[in-house]
Order: sequence, then structure tokens, then C-alpha cells
Amino acid sequence: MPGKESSMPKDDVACRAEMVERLINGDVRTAARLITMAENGLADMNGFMKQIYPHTGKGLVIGITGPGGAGKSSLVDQLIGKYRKLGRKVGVVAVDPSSPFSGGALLGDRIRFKRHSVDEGVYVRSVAARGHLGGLAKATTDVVKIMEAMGNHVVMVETLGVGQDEIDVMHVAQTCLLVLTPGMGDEIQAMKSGIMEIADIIVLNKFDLEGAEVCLRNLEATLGHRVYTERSQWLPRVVPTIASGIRDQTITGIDDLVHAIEAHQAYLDKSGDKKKILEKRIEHELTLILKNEVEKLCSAGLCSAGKKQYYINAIIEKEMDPYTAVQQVLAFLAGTERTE
Ligand SMILES: Nc1nc2c(ncn2[C@@H]2O[C@H](COP(=O)(O)OP(=O)(O)O)[C@@H](O)[C@H]2O)c(=O)[nH]1
Ligand SMILES: [Mg+2]
Repeated sequence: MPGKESSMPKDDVACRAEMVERLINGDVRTAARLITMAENGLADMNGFMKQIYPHTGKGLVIGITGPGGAGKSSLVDQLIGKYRKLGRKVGVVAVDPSSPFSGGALLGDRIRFKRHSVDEGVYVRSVAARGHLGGLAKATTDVVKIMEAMGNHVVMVETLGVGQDEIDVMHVAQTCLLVLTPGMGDEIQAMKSGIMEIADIIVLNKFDLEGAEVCLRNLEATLGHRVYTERSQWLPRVVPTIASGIRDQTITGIDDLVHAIEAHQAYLDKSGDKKKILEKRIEHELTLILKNEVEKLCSAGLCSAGKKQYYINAIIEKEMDPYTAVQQVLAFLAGTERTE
């Protein structure tokens, strides 16, 4: 809301700076508090994000998407192990697009990631957009930034590739993995092409299953015909993996996956695509923040208290149409001096 920041008591501003300082020093409790605030879309969050932003952009952000049950969490678990061996601090953001009442999947993840729970170099958080005011994509990008600012060298974002929200989430990542499994032909068809387009590496997980070889050849053939995306000139590759097995010995392809991620990063560094991806990311970021603010405005009553009811009444009485009402709101906003 206009003027809100300037009217904030000095103590609050100092308190905020202190919290951000603690976050940058890697304090987990502060990170947890800030993440909950981001998740709930609290009004004050943008104030925090302004101060956090300069400390972001240094980590490697990896997006992991794909249908439920494909093995995303199992792969994340394996990647955590690899990156920890390399001495990197790792943050994981597990996005749950479902309602806060279906905690089942997340509970499973918590058990799965348990072997890392005593490792101080690993920080796992799930995100569900609980608040009415914040969108899931906005909350997730805020959480990724918080994870970067707290000093994680690698941040992995796991999300179900189901809707636009999740595709939006993927824009926060530099390298995007799409996880598929043999026999998922229908699912691939069903998935919106947007998610296929954004994938830099296709992980064919559950390579132990029947039909895996055929599926690999089909996928490679499909990719061979692929046109380059707007995002990048990189030709995606398929990496077969086994991310979970009865015994750990059966786990396969994780080193290849790490190498593929490295190869993609190296490509970005020398090709100039990094700037393109950054531009796309910022374009998305701007849109997300703007959409979020507009949504907040709508739920706050369109500019000022009572104004929404005024417009509703006027539209019912046919004194006004909704298009004019929106134009008036926008004109009001354009004429408002923003002091922030
Ligand atoms: N056979 C087989 N099962 C796997 C593999 N990777 C994961 N799974 C199993 O598939 C199920 C779903 O895995 P999960 O990682 O939770 O998938 P997510 O929903 O994509 O995060 C679990 O029971 C895993 O143990 C694999 O490579 N081979
Ligand atoms: Mg999962």
C-alpha cells in the first residue's frame, strides 16, 4: 500500500535489517521464520526481499519437475549426497501445490530426507501457499532467494510439473531437470508442452523398469527433432538413472546427472545464454511481483476500504460497467504517489 514503508516505525526497520543480517550469516531459525512469512504472503515480505535481493544470484539453482511418483525426491536425495561430498551447502525447496490439508507427500519426503536431517549443510523446506494473498510461484521464488542468501551453494526446487504456477516456478532455476519414467508416454503427452520446452536435462528415472531402453531411444529421437527454445540454444540430453533401489548399490547414473548439470552450466557461461535466462527470469519475477501486488489490492478492497462494494453496487445498478470500474482503479493508482 502506498506510504506503508515510510510509516514503518524505526525500530521495525532496524529489526528487519538485523534479521537479514542473521540470515546472511546462515542462521537457520531466522531462515525458517522468513520462509514462513514468504509462504503466508505477508505484507511486509517485500520489505525484507528488498534487503535480501543483493545477496542472491550466487548459488546454483536447479529446478526438478515431472509427474508425481517419477522419483524427483529420490533424485534430490541422491544429489544432496553428491553435492555434500563436494563440500557444498545445499538447500531444498519442495513445492506442494496441493492444499495444506494433504500433507501425505510431504510427510514421505521428510522421511526420505531424514538421513540428511542431522547434516548442518543441508536445509530442506516445503512450501505451500497457505495465505490468500500470495501466489505459490511468488512464495517459491522468495524462498529460493532466502535459501541463496543464507549461503547455500546449491538450491534445488522440486515441483510437480502440472500447471502454469509450476512452470513459473521453473524460471527461477538456471538448470531445469524434467524427470520421466519408462511407460510414461501418456503422461508426457498430457503434460503441457511448456514444461517440455523448459527442460535442459531429461532424466529418465526408474531405468530398472521394463521398456527402459526403448523409452530412452524414443526420447532421444524426439529430442533430435526438437527446435531450439527461446530460452536457450542448448540441446537437451537424456540421462538414465536409478534413484532408489532395495540396496544402495543399485543406484545408477547420479554422477552422469551431476556432469550433465555441470555441462549445462559451462555451456551457459560461454554461450551468452546465461544473460538470456537471467532476462527471462527477471521478466518473470517482475510479472510475479506485480501480479501479487494486484491480487493483494483486489482482496484489500480495490484501492481503499469500501471501494469494492461501491463498484459492485454501481455495476448491479447498471450505473457502471466492470471495465470502467477497473479503468478507474488503475487511473486512481497511476495518480497515487508511491513513497516506497
Ligand atoms: N524401481 C524404481 N523405483 C524408484 C526409482 N526412483 C524412485 N523410485 C520409487 O518411486 C516412488 C516415488 O518416488 P519419489 O522420489 O517420491 O517420487 P516423486 O513423487 O517424483 O518425488 C518411491 O517409492 C521410490 O522409492 C527408481 O529408479 N527405480
Ligand atoms: Mg516428491
